[in-house]
Amino acid sequence: MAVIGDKEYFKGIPEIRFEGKDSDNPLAYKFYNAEQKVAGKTMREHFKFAMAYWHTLCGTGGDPFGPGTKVFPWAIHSDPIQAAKDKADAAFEFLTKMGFDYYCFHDFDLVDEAKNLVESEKRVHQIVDYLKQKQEASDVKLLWGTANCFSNPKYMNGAASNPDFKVLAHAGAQVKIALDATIALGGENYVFWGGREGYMSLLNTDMKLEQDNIGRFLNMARDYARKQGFKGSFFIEPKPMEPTKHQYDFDAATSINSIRQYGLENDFKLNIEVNHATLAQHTFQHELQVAANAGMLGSIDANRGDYQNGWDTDQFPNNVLETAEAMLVLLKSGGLQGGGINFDAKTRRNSTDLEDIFIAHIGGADTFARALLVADAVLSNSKYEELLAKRYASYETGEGAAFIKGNLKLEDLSNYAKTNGEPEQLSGKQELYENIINQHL
Ligand code: XLS
Ligand code: NI
Ligand code: NI
Repeated sequence: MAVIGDKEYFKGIPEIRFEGKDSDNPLAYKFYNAEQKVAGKTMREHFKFAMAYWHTLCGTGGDPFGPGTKVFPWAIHSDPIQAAKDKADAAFEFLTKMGFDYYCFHDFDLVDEAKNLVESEKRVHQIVDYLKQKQEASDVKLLWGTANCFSNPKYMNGAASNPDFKVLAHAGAQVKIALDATIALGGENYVFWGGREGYMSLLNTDMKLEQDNIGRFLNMARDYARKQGFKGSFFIEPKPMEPTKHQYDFDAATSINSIRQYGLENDFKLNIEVNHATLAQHTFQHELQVAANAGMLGSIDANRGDYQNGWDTDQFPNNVLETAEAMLVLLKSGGLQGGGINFDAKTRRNSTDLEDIFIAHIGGADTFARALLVADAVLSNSKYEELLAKRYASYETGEGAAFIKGNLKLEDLSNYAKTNGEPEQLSGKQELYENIINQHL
């Protein structure tokens, strides 16, 4: 493979290979075997694993109580373009060593933002040219791009929901830059996570105008991208809170409603993030199912929260039970529509070795692989499907089937109820379902 840039950042770390569950090599996959077929597709195809540029290459571990702890060897150069190229080299070295096919970015993860939009756009163009060469020299592709319209202080009152049109226009310029970059790199999708689209106090907020403006803005972005020949999907990434108290894209159901309300249902799907689901007091599985029911299960931001902490801790996935239940939804709904599994997760502030980044991603990939195997075993080697079908069997024949076909009226329900006696008690058997999953873990 041709390599552009001659430095090796992750010295001593080899290409990560599948060694099976008895391996004691921390730098090997125990369950993720890319070419292994599960339910008709390889694991590589099921997952389309992606690295998140922001956490993996930009996140140095700063928190409200102290600065970053991690000194990245690719983040040293004072020239922003050279620093961006070094970061891209590190990204592609990491991806190639991991055997991951995809990455995801915000515009200003790629290169530091300049003093003004015009200069920033020039910088993004330069680094996009460089990334294009790196993509051509490898098998790596872009899963999705997005714009960071939340970090710059100008977005403190929101981006597309900003009370000031001037700021909204800046967000538009930035989304155009990020869309151009995504399209130039053959990006398969484009993400909108709300950022600061929401509010802290209703007293100073015209909620209806703000939400309608987001709808107008998303329509403009869609129209622009389609005009440029973009064929991929747009994803909304729901999150209930943080940074604002009330985020407008609270959860999957709320986001689907906005997508339909603003006429975006032919172009937009959802990117479901585990920790956002749990912040909304839902399970990850619930959010996936809601998206799948609407035909909008586009992509996943993989991470996990913490049972004791109420914020977006973005830890790497390691909960096989939670992920196995999620993989049941995925397999039963036919998989992700266009997206993949993006590790929107960060190593802890005190995980400061460069190898920790590999170990974390290996653990995440293994969690999904193991969960997929569990879900597949449950569907193909257990009575799970049969039990579930039995629970709803009354809609398969007779009056139940007529109801499903839309052939009954309320009077028919009444007549049926009166002539067929009291319903017998039918157990939900939740514990039995739970035991079946456990048996295959
Ligand atoms: C923040 C979001 C963000 C999006 C991309 O909570 O997860 O990282 O995925 O803007
Ligand atoms: Ni995310
Ligand atoms: Ni998040």
